[in-house]
Amino acid sequence: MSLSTENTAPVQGSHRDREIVEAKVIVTSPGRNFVTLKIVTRSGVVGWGDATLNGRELAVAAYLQEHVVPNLIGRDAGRIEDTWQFFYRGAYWRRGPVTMSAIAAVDVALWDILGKMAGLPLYQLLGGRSREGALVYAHANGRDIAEASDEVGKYRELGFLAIRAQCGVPGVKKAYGISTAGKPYEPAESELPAETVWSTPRYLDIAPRLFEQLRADHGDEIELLHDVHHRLTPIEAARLARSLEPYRLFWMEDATPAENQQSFALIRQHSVTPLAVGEVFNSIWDCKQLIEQQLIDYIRTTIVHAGGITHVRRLADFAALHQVRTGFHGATDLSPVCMGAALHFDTWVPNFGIQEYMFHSEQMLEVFPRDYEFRAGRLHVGDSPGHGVSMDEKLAARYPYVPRQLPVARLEDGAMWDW
Ligand code: GCO
Ligand code: MG
Repeated sequence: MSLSTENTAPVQGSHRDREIVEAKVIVTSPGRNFVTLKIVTRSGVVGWGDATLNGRELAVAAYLQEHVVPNLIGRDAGRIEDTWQFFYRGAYWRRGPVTMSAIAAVDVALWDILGKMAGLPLYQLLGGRSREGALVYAHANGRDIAEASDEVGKYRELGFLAIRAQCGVPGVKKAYGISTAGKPYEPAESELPAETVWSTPRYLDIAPRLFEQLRADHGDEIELLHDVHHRLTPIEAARLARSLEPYRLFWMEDATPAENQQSFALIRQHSVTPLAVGEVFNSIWDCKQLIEQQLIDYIRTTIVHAGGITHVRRLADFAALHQVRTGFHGATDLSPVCMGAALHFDTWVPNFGIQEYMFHSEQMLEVFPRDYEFRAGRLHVGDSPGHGVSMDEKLAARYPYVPRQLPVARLEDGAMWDW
């Protein structure tokens, strides 16, 4: 038997129907930038994959366009695993957010195609339903504690069972997670990074007071979450985690940067507040120790930034061995295509914890028709084949790319800090 290069070898029999004949990278900005990959088979089945990397969109678009698309044409769309291995193992330069977002887009588009060919929703291909709907958490934020508490009240009225809460920090001009009055929170606001100032002592004073007030105003039943957004050192994070214990958080997120995975051991030694981390991870290797040593409770790495369903499924299975549950990133900078795929995954994955859910605007949802919907605190996927989200290409073409970058943070003395 001779080995042929898959992308040039003729595809035979029924495989011929599955041959990839088109792969197109689409950048659109209906209120924010999204990068989408469209894959089409010879028989006309279309699959959609999200490749959005906030503030670095064009890097992924170029990686796809220049280095991935030429390898896709002629391949068998049914060879999902082999295609993943080709782009990951086959490539000398591995990992990193740009590469893994590009691979994710291919992978999700291929799973979408498989679902459509089989006439089955994606969760069914993964092994079927484990639950009726995916518990989600919304974002409540306010310039001060009172405003944040009002926001929590609004989300409770909408039926949310879990809410992430953030409030302004007195003396800090632009605290993480706080929106400009009346607008939804979108951090990538300007062409060049906005400069923000960070003060750990001021933040450590206010954060426990926020949750004390939220429990007083809203009782014990609602699940509360909080995002530290990588701002603390491990010992500061340990102090915060301990001071939040009386308010029984669902989780404390991204307490400290996780390049040094072992640093989470310090937080663990001092507190039983559950820990979540990983929205910036793009590989199982970024969290191997964190999971193996049970240094975290929830892994946030989601489909679009970590090589798609094929890789995140491995990650979730590995996490399950250590009683770590999923809590996928779901900010608005992940497109509805990623949300659709993530929700199918959530519907199946046995060790599901929670799913983040920030609302895409109506304008965004017009570009990405979807069949998932919110009911009583949970998101429910539809039963259409594949992941249930597509794109209106004509509409997308009306919204050209707008350069936007994420902010940076400095300490009060001007030194750079983690944003
Ligand atoms: C979250 C995240 C976001 C990120 C954003 C960056 O928990 O939702 O921290 O707010 O900052 O996705 O692109
Ligand atoms: Mg976060």
